[in-house]
Amino acid sequence: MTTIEANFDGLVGPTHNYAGLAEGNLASAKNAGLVSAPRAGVLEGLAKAKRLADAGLVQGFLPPHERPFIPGLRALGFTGSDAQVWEAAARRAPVLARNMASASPMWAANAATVSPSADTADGRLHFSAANLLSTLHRSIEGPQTARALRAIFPDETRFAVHDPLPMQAAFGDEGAANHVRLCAEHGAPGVELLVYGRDAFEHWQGRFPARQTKQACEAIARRHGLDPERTVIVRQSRAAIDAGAFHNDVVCVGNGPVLFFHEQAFDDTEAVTDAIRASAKGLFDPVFVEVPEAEVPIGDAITSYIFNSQLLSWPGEDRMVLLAPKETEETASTRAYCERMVAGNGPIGRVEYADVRQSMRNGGGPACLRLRVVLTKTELATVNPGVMLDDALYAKLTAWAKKHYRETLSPADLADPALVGESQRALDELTSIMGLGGDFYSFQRG
Ligand code: SUG
Repeated sequence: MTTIEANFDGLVGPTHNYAGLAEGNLASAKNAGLVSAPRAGVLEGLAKAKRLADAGLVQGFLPPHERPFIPGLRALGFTGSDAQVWEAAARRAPVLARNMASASPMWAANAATVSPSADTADGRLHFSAANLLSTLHRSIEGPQTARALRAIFPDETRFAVHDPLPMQAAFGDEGAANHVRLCAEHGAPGVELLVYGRDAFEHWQGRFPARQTKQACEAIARRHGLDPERTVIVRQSRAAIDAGAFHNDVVCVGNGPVLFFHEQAFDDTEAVTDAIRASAKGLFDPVFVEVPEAEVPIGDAITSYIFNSQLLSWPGEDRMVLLAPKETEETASTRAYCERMVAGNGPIGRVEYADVRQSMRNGGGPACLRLRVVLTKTELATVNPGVMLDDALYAKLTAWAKKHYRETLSPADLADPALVGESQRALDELTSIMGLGGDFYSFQRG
């Protein structure tokens, strides 16, 4: 096989905590104020990634961002040493400080939208770093994400990394979480499905914000040079957003020709399946696995995160594997659905469960933690090898996490001025482990 799909997981950062920052994300609201376990969080993520690497899948990492984000606080008038900036911000503007301390870049599905070279006009693989402007704590991620992608995919003859879309509400973009690529096989041209919550020019009255706009989807398709015939831009259902599906990947996941989704995921399901069939004509026959509300109520879909699973072509297996969060096994309706599904003769033959509870409590399942990048063999050969997971990197990262990460972090601990130096030392060491250079983070550039 000359083209593979690699998963790049966001490494959970040292400040992982529960601050209740994400409106419309029910888990984030419910768990606000809990004591987090950053070390357990990063180890859970590493174990999930290792499982895929051990199965023979290609696995890499995206590095955490610097948090607390001191440059963000300096821009808002805080002065002094980094520790003084943090101490003053945590004391005088605690909510603002919490927004600058989130480890949210761990949710790599929101890092960027990715179009493989088989789909683009110039034959390069295109990334658009997401602007994530709907939430304050995530709106600071885009520039560092673009820097990371350029450090990992440096060959400009093969990769194009676009900066985030303009930071205007009309262009709200949350990356690959609202994007699905369907295809016969990874290396063949595919159909790119982009899903938005609202039109920027309509009045939005939903219960929760709709984070992705139609205009952002259209801009990304243009920037990536996607063939309009092979691009489908559709609307998420209002009911799904109201029920807590703040990204489409909370109710939908795809792999190869298969789209696995909840009955209430889309505004007009028939229009979506018709459009995909028309776009796929001559390339492949799409396979739709629609989960009825009567079997899995939308509320269960969201608490269990059954759709926020990784749907994988597993080496050596004929049917696909769904790597779901443990919560899917613990929710009666979704466990029963999975049992029936694998017993049938559909495209998904096995379900595995992963413990990513630290991330799940903030609304991030297995699919949120990874960014999928389809790479030809030649493209893969140019990827920065320092971020690619093998046994040696796994051992190094595990030891690194155990050395630097706190076991627990309470909301009060977050104000500790020592957290800044601790986190910077961890990330500084990480740049040498991953070969990212000594000027990757702003604190390294002075
Ligand atoms: O953007 N949670 C993230 C979860 C992102 C999940 N990603 C995907 N569905 N692809 C979000 O809502 C919570 C942070 C806090 O409350 O502390 C948070 O940002």
